[in-house]
Amino acid sequence: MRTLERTERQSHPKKSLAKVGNLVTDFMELCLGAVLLWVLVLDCCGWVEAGILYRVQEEQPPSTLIGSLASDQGLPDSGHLYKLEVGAPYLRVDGKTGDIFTTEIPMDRETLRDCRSMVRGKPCFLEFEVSVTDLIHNQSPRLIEGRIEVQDINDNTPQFPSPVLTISVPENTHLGALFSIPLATDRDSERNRVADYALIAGPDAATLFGLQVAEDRGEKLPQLIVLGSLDRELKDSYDLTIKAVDGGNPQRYSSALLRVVVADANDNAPKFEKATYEAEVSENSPVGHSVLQVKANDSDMGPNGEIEYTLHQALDPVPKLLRIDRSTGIIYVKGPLDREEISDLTFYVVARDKGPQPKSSKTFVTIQVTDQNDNSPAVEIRGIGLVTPQ
Ligand SMILES: [Ca+2]
Ligand SMILES: [Ca+2]
Ligand SMILES: [Ca+2]
Ligand SMILES: [Ca+2]
Repeated sequence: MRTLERTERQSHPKKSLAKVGNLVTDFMELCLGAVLLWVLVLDCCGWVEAGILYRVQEEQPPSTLIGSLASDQGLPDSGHLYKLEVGAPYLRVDGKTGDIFTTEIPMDRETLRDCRSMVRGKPCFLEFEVSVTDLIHNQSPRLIEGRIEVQDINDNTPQFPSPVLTISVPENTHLGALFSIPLATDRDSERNRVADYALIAGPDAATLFGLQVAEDRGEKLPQLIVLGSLDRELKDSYDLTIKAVDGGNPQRYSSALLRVVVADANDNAPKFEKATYEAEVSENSPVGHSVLQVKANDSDMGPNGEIEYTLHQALDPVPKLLRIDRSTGIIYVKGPLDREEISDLTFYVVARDKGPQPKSSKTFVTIQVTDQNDNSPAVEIRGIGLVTPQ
């Protein structure tokens, strides 16, 4: 089994390490657990300190030199064999010089396993280990470990959760009211993240909507401000454009369609098509005969615009003689109509919407009961005889 001698640069002389290495070599040959034990021994004695640290920007082309172990760290530059133990597939090491290079596999800070879950704002490190074997003296290989700080570049564009963002704003909202706009995200770090938002509005919306960007723990929060009065019955949606820019250089940005849907409020009462209604019905019309339809309209939406009709201030005997269909407004004969008993039926019809706070209006209805000559003979005219109405 190959044995490895762990070398920590910058923190202690090689001699002391070599000594420790010799002492524990026997242990190491027993099993892998021994290697772990050795690490613990070094740790407990304070010999492991900050190792080698290189810095490189993410997404560098293949074969970009990250560091030269031999020259940078004062390691032998001839007669030794360098081999990468940990760090593939992002790194490769020149066997002779110990130079560390990037590979064909790009080092993407935003997808590196070690960096994905890191706390925001913390640097991203890729760990590596290189073994060094002395080819001339045939000594046990030594292990060099270090870290590469993968630095951010602005390679991500702010993205909104969807190309069309919809927010609902009730009509008649008071001026200055704020509505949250969905955030854009940018996977880069700190200054390369989302830095600002802009709102682009056409002439129909520019006076009605504005943008306010709040900030919470470094995160920008875009909010739509209502600047003018909104009337759904006039216009029920506005299409704006929201743009997110990051703080990189050059800046990256993207836009989304921000659709403001004006939600209905019950701000309209039903309106009758006529101020008053008049109709005639012949007496003795059968029960169920339709006499008249009243009709009101309500420009609100859903229940706010659904209308129910009822008779109002209908004194006896009207409620016994007529009924109204609540949803259609059609008035039907309900009981026997007798002109001799009552010739004019007058009452109001109320139209009420089904909004949470209903609005209503009323109209006045006059129905004349017409004669059907059920009292014969009507008139006797001397010399002519009996006249019967046609
Ligand atoms: Ca970015
Ligand atoms: Ca980046
Ligand atoms: Ca209404
Ligand atoms: Ca309305």
